[in-house]
Amino acid sequence: MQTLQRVACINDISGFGRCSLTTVLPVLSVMGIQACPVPTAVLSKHTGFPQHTFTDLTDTLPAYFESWSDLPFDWIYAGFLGSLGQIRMVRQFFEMQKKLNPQCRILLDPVMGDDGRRYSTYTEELCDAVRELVSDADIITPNITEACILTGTEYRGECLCHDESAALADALKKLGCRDIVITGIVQDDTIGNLTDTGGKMHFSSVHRTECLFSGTGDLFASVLCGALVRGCPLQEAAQKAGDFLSAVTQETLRRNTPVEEGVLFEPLLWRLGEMFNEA
Ligand code: PXL
Repeated sequence: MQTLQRVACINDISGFGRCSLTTVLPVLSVMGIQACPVPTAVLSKHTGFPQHTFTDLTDTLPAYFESWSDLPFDWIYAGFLGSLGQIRMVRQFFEMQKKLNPQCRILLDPVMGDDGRRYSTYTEELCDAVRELVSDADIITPNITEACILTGTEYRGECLCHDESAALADALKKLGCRDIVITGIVQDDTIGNLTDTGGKMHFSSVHRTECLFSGTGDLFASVLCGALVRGCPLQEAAQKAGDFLSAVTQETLRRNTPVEEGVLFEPLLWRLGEMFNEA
């Protein structure tokens, strides 16, 4: 039997507005990976739309994870988590999976805030719990706001010089995670990422547009996750994710669609397919 690599994708699903599972699943699938969703909540639209429904699925998680207790995963990719209960259950799932498959790797995107602001649901208690979750992860992908929240650093905007980004990465490592990608670092007319893998730091950047679309963090982390699963080293995976995001953003600007609808990755998904699958 030669099965595909299998990833447990823990995130919410929003019916409209590209983000979380509606981004994660197509991206991983086209990259030749079996993406298995664990929906933590169902929303009719993401929270950037003033009117949306929200159904919390925390109570369904224990039985959901229990039914997977004989199912080893190669990777776990966890994104937005909305409550202490969810974080506790996800930690238990990490533990269970590491027992089933000690090779299982965990990518945690600590979705907590943006633009210097914590999401309204993120209490101090919840931030502490995410900090603990970071110590269980192999790779984390915070943006600058999240990196500041996690390390207790004062937020001073998205423009960081190399030394400031490196200091943030060092502070993050003290939380117990080996591999780190800090996303969305602005320098002049570029936007980039710092990767730190076991102390080896690298910075990559692309041309920046003024327009900020929702869901770009999820798209970046999804492509990064897919590339890592397919065997790319961290630095190369971050470069590929940044390049894809840049191409998709330009396509979205060209089509002039509303920012809350997110970036239009669908017309360019084939590129990821071509990059990661043999003909
Ligand atoms: O992209 C992060 C995210 C995930 N899930 C939901 C969101 C957002 C950002 O707004 O609303 C429901």
